[in-house]
Amino acid sequence: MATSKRRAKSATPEAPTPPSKDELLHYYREMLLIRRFEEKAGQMYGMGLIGGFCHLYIGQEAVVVGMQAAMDSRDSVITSYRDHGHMLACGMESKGVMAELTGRRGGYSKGKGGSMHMFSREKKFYGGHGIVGAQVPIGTGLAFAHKYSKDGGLNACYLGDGAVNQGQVYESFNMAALWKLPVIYVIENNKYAMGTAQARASAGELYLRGSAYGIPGRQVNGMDVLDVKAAADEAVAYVRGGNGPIILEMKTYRYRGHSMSDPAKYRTKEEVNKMRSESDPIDNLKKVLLEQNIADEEALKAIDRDVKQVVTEAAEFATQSPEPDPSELWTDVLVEA
Ligand SMILES: Cc1ncc(C[n+]2csc(CCOP(=O)(O)OP(=O)(O)O)c2C)c(N)n1
Ligand SMILES: [Mg+2]
Repeated sequence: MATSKRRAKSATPEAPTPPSKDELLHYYREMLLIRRFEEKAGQMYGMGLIGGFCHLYIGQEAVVVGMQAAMDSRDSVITSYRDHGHMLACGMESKGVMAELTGRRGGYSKGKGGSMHMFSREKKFYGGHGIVGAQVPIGTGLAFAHKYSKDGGLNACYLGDGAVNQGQVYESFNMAALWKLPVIYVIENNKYAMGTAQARASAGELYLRGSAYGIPGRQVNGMDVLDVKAAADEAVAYVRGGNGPIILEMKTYRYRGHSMSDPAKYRTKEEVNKMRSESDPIDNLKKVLLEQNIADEEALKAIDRDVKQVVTEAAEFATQSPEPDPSELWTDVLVEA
């Protein structure tokens, strides 16, 4: 596959089959679930029910939903601290994720990990990493494990635009290319790394960062779930075909501050409003669903009601589940392989 730049909204002739009506509705529901979950988490943080750091994924939903739609249960996922959307897209339960945010026993890490440290072996979700870029060598190792054990799986290794200048990323690219490891490096370029605009911090195009290792890269409109799905289909086919790693640079945007404690003074309200009103991934798909008569306004509202119910139940669970017992302080420090 040659290195090439994908244009926004372009149809890919080599894409397998276009998504069915049910699949489109599924993407809509999944993106809405992440949006409503994150809105609720933001509210609960404001009420003091969630402590520590909390990084919301609002605006970026199309990336994980489109990627996950192209993958299957053999595949593993790893990402940074902006991880709630990835967990929900992997099929982890909203209740367990929300209860981890509130630091309760019912959480995925029994209330001891919080927002940035959650895992599910069952769903092959390997965190949740607070050190910028730390997940890249680990994701590469997961890809090695997939290849070594011949389980047919691949790793989707997500990293931010703020991680791409780290040495460990290139050490990982080198190994992955050399050993043809089954890994998709998904760069979520949401334009900012904390308060630093991507253009101020990184030279050149991010999708070309694997060129020296012969790793092909694609730039994708990460605000359009259909573009993401089409690019992900190609990437999955390439990687499963034994060709080694590939890079997908998702051009996306986070609507909220870096974390809940960021007033986001490094960008204008107009910039955020423009993205929200013109490029919102959920509105984009809604238009498609309405235009193609796949669903009417009423049906879409019903999906929203369902999703809100799931999130309300998750929030109730997360506030009723007890706090961890102090005796748990010394458990789960080392886990048997
Ligand atoms: C090694 C390291 N350096 C610095 C930090 C502080 N830090 C936390 S998030 C962040 C920005 C990362 O931005 P990006 O990779 O673009 O991800 P995004 O927050 O946009 O999802 C920084 C510098 C850290 N956690 N780890
Ligand atoms: Mg970023």
